[in-house]
Amino acid sequence: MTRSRHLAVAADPYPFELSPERCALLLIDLQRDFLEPGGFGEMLGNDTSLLLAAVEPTRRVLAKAREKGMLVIHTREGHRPDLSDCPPAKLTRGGKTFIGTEGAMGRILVRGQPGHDIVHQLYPIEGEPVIDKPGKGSFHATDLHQILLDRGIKTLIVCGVTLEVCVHTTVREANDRGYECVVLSDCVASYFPEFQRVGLEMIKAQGGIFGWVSDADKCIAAIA
Ligand code: TIU
Repeated sequence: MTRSRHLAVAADPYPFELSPERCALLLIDLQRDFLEPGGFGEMLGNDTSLLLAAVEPTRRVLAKAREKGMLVIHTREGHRPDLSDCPPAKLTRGGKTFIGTEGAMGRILVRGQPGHDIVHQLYPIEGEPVIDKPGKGSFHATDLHQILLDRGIKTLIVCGVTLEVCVHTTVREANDRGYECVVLSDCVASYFPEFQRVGLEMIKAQGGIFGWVSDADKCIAAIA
């Protein structure tokens, strides 16, 4: 019987031990609708350029994960064209509706539209599952948990946007389902610098209450 190797990843609040065969790289919602002007993020009043900082570090981690044969999973937030999976509570906020309306990259947050697609730098390749999710969490109303169970995955290396919304929701969901999560600080981004700082603090506080925080270089050094 082969014993699985354990790699030490420098992380806060203490080093993280990961077994590469039981680890997946999870890239959350790195979609044009959030990262580029004219999409959902900008319609909500945000400066999308703040999110671009996460792209290059994530690209480097993705390249290393692919080189090492690690499972890579992408998620996309979005809805059916008829919006039947978009709850009214999400559709209209303060009398304003953006989801499903026409924008510069097609209908906002609708599957199959240009804005719903993943940015070209991080585009999925054959064999990498893409999870379409209607909510903020990647486990809600998706088959992500089943895919991870079938592959024996225990640990998630997490990148994506936005930190305090879909990344936090997913990491909390994952933690409650028994997964260990390592969030890479430079591979996640927020429209609000303060939320980026505090969002990372919240994950690793209290002895790592629902995860670890590391960064792209430390992760690459560990899995290399
Ligand atoms: N608005 C915002 O910060 N985020 C989202 O709506 N979705 C994700 O975080 N993916």
